[in-house]
Amino acid sequence: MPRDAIPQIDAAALKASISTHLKTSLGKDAAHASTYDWRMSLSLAMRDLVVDPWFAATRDTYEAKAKRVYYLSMEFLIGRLIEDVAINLGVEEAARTALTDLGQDYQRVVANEPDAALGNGGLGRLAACFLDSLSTLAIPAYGYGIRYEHGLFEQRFENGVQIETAETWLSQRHAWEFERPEVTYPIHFGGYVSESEGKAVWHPGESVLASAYDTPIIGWQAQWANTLRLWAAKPLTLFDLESFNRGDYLAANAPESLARTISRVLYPDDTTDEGKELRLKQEYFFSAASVQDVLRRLLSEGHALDDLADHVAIQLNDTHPAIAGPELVRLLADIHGMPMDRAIATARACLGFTNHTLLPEALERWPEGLFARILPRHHRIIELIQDAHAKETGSDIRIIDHGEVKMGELAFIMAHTINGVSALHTELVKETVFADLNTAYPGRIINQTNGITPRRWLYTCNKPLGDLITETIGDGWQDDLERLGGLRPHIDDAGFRAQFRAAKLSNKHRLAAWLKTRDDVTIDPEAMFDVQIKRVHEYKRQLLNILETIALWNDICDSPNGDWTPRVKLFGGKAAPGYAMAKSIIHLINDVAATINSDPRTRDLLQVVYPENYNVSMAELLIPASDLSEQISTAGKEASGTGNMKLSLNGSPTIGTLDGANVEIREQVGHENFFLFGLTAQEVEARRREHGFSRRAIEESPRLTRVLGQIASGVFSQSDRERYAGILHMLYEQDFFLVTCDFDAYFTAQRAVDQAYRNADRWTRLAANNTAGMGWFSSDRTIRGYANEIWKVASPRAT
Ligand code: CRA
Repeated sequence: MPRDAIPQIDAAALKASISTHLKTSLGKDAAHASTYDWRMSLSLAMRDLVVDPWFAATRDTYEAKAKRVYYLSMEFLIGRLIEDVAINLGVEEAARTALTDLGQDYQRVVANEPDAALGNGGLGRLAACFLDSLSTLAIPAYGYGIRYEHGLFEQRFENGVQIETAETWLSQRHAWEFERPEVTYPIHFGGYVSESEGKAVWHPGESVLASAYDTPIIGWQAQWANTLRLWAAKPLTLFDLESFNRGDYLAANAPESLARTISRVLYPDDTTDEGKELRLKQEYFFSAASVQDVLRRLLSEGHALDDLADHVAIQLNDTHPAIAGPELVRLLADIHGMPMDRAIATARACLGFTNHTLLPEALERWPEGLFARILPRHHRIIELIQDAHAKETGSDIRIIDHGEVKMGELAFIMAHTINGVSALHTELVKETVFADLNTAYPGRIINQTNGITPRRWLYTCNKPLGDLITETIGDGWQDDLERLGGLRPHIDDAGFRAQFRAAKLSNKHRLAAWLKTRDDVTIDPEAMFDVQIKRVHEYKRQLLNILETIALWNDICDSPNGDWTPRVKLFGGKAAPGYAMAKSIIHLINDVAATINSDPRTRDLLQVVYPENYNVSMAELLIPASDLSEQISTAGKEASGTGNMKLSLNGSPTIGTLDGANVEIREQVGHENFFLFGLTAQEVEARRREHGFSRRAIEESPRLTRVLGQIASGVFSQSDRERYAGILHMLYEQDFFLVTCDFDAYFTAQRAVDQAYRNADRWTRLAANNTAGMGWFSSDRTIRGYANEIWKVASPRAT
């Protein structure tokens, strides 16, 4: 769209539009309007502005007969949209002024929006960053997912223990979506398959409707907008009138309650297969609806099914939508009459598959009996896919094996390209989980290192730093992030460094004020803010961090007059509700916080803070305020990480292991600007094979021995010595994630951090070099990689 077609609106016009929406969409007069009413009115006024660029993008796509990308993901961790949309439209100032004129506070109104928490962690947030970049790059694309009624659970601490409650974002209207009651597809489950004259017919046992809700995703400077289409499950018949008339209300409602269950909750686990029938139904539900939608659009444009791959690129975000492969084959063969071999080849030509983890428990497998009962026709199709694969490669790798349907193998075999999410991860994918398939299909695995959108994760969330960057190197870095390299020469300028420090300090004040208001917690912005924010998992080693905290506390108590660097250790993150060890680690962190924070000897030097309910919005406050980024996973376990990128970009150097994208971050920002410690992935494997390695590591570390002794004697658990027996036993007897082996190296690296931080100027150079070096990690770069190497798509606007 030409630049002059971008919606132009000034504060007065926006104010008028907000007032109109308050009256006609919310039915409120200004005197009685709540913050919710104002927030909805502002959102609807801005949504109006998104519609024209959205239509223009669709028109251009049709006219160019452009190839489209379909990104299938169980998770889209969007967070709030108001600021995002305002910034992309360029109307933030106008919105601020308009609300002020209306007697409202912009920031308060923005904060009223609930996070759309339709994801668990990195995988879901990556999908959201990808949508942002696809729109910014004007690549025609749809995100397809599930419109969960309840997003990720809300977390509270009761006496330090994590308590989960249901999240209810849809109890209010969702301002950004357009309901599409006319776009529905029947989705079938169960029943049986009959064959007559070589034709398979599926007679389903039960069916629901998938009903579409569209959210426009506007790109940078409103040049383009794509669609996030989320499916809600609805009953085919609203209720059973016959039962109702008999007075059997429970039976009358049965169809509705079955359907609603399917899109009711997000599974609160980002790494383990729940093994639940419902989860399989969710996966099939949204994959099948999406694939039907794709084919309907293709046919409506007059294309032939044989040419599918010329017009359609489908990306499977992990194995969760892997069933889209066999579903596509089923539609092509059973419904549209394509010969089976051709259907398989046609489907494969448009499917890509991204692997996000090496953790064996996260590679989805379904009991064959369950799978065949719910998806009898797909079970048979998978056997045919397996036969075709065996014929093609001579390999004996099986998708259905030992009574299980292996979704990793299915996704791999059905995809033309498989990608890992960081250089190290991709190499490990080739060597471990998919070693045999890599031999059978050499060259099929490629790397696409993850990225993050700089619009949300720097420009919007960190105004002080964003302004300094613009002042220093000019505009344009927001969609050309490599320009940040232009900051490097300025780092030698003392004036620039002072401004860089001032920007960080103002972000720290903002976080401190927020913590004071929300949690009545006081932290000192002059102290180092040491931040570990991510899901709580043994491999991410929050445990290592808290053990080091205890050791530091001991050292300070032993030498109270030492040259200590004041620190606030900030933790944020949720544990999966069923993950007992992770919940115990949360409890320990909270217990240690209570003990250390009330110790008058160390009060000004060390503090531990764990705000409840970490989410995208909290990340937007924490990341700009962070001084030190904790990326301390056991080497070989974190596929990539993306929080590591956000923190470094915002001028927070990393203390970390050689894991995931840390490796590439260290290359980009310079080894001297990264605090490296710990065993390498290879050393981890070797150490694990040594008998009694963790006991030996503990014995060899007086500091660690003392810390574990304190935990065992109840120092942090009000004399309840049993509370952490599980953690201690794990560390002594098993320690699969090598917390004990990396402990001393981590402690030493932390003291190097202390020393560097005490020299404010040296630290600012470190921090600024991180910002300057992170340009490569824009998700725009990642999406260009996918577009060129996997999807073979271009923007119809590209000249
Ligand atoms: N948990 C990886 O563990 C990675 C993201 C996005 C994860 C992270 O290291 O940054 O994906 N894997 O690629 C995952 O969800 C199912 O696997 C994650 O978010």
